Amino acid sequence: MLRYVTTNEGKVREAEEYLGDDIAALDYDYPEIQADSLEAVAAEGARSAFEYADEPVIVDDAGLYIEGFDGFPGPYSAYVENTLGIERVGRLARGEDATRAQFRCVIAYCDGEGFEASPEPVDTGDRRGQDLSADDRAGATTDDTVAGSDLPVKLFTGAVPGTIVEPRGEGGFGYDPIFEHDGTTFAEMSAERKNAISHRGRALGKFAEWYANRRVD
Ligand code: ITT
Repeated sequence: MLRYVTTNEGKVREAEEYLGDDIAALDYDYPEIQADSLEAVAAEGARSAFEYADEPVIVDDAGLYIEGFDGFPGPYSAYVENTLGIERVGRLARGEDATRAQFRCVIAYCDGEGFEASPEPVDTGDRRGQDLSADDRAGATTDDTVAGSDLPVKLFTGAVPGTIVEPRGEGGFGYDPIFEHDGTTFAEMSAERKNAISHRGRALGKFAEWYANRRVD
């Protein structure tokens, strides 16, 4: 059984639209490394989750990238949501006239095996040390997660452009109320409509197509 490793129920609802009964949520709080890229965070999370679950896993790391803030909060989106909150992030962005933004999502798949060549990249841990923040690089030799296994991990990415607006809508989760795409915030959309255009929907679509041909004995 494929496990979607997340503590976020909103993500699980969106993944079920793509993968239906092929997927079950696994509520395992994998250690999230501090790194400058979603790819590095997701890949390390997938390795750690596979070693924990001993079943094929996907981990998804996502973030809001505000263009006028050089991509902030990006990989730090969860921390910023929990500290500043989305309304203040929205006010800051609008106050600075920095409203162009992107949501990005990286899905990392690990089943302990290698991968045939395909357009989607494989992370083998060699980027470790390049993407890590200075603090993590300094701690890398003593941190088991950072210095952990080099299991191959397949990566699938998706992105969607939008505009930061005053919060609207009751649906979705996280930054959805302040992220508008084509005149509608993600929180105003049904789950189906969000999936059809969202960063996660795009990454899940690529993953689901590739996974349909993946056989693990
Ligand atoms: P897991 O790590 O357990 O999967 P999480 O909520 O911490 O759950 P992320 O680290 O990927 O997930 O999320 C980073 C931040 O981005 C966090 O504040 C989320 O609320 C937000 N986020 C992720 N996907 C989003 C989406 O589709 N819409 C709105 N906000 C989103």
